Amino acid sequence: MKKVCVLGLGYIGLPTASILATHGHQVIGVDVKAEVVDRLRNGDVHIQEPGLKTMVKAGIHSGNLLVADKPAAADAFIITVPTPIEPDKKANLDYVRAAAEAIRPYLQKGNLVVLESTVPPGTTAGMFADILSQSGLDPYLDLQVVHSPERVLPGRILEELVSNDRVIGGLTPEATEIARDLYASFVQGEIFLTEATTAEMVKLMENTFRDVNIALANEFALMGESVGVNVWEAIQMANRHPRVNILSPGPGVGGHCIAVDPWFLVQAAPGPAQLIASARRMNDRMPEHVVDQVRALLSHISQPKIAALGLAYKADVDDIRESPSLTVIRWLQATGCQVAAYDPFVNPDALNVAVPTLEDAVTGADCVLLLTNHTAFKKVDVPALGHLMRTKVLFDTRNSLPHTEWQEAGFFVYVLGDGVDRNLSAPSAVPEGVTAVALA
Ligand code: SAJ
Repeated sequence: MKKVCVLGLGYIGLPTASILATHGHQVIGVDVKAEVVDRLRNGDVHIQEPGLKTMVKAGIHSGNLLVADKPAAADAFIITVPTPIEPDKKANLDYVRAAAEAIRPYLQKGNLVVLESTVPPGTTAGMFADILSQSGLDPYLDLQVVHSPERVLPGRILEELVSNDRVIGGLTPEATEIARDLYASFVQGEIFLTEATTAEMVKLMENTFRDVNIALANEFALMGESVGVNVWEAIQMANRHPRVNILSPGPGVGGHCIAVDPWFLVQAAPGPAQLIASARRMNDRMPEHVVDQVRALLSHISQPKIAALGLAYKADVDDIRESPSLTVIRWLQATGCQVAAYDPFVNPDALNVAVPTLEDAVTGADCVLLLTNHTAFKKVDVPALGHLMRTKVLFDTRNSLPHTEWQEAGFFVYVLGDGVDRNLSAPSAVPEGVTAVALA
């Protein structure tokens, strides 16, 4: 059993702190936001993640998880603070810097210090170690300093924290092994040991691989639209090849990881990172493409009203950070559309465009614009929803809804990348009011 201080009680820190607490460690979870600390102390969890509330309560109830607004002396410190991106696409390491400075007065010889936050290559051995060394302790001789990137998928965090393989890279082999012993107390996946900068690269390469693959899928979708091929069918068939796995097109890439991390590699090595930067730009262009498509679809209606379904960056989570839905909505508004957005996971008070119910969003609307593929949207009562609308158009950017059902309810269905030449659409398939656009 160890005394562990976890700094940053967000999507990674809070689950990590509570898992450590339920595995017998004495944990102090620290957050600089007074509101987060107060809510947790009152047994309320500020993040929606399956199983998290139960796990946090179990930790607090056992007495092993304490929540505080500043660090305390411990055997191990784990830093899980955000590393956002600046408008110039450079990593903002202010929170990492502040966390390292915050633990500095509490450091003692032999302490393990883990940086879990995603950082550009060289950060742990460079800036991070420099700050720790200002404690008077040598990060190579007196402290055990490692980078161990978090790799869990929002929506499955608790499960993946335990079952995923883990990479640990220390400033010294001794530090790596000491960190391995701590993580082995709850990780069931394999633990791979390396050095700090390699561990940083591993994390960034994983998310970049996914970003580039999604960019390729998005580029294929645009090609499908140009050459008249349904990209979804084509991808499905291509993926039957034993060595091909193309991801899915969509309205863009969101979240605090995949839309951000590739830029950390570009920052570290801008010369070689041509493909990575180009993929990033491709994915960032998708919201604009969606807006163009919607505008074209509704060009005969002045001030069209759009019901945007989904604000979260991906299915079945409440996280709206870097969500492409927000960009699409802002641009639609900027081009004169009225937008009402509904997301069952997002508090409608969080954004002025959000409304509390699906009915509120679709009433009087000209187009349902599906932006996030939440499971709940697949089960809506389509005919009832159609009755509330002014014009029955569905634009599905995720190919996620049961289109036949929507067509049977009288909707003109358009899917991102489906390759349908709207000039050639059979007039009978197009409901009145949309015909002019579809055939224009
Ligand atoms: N997306 C697509 N098409 C796809 C898959 C995803 O457009 O085929 C979009 C999603 O809608 C979303 C974005 O990409 O907007 C990212 O979603 P995601 O599910 O791919 O990834 P994240 O950001 O939720 O989590 C990723 C994961 N990394 C990898 O899968 C390599 C997770 O394991 C990491 O821990 C997490 O980033 C992180 O924290 O870095």
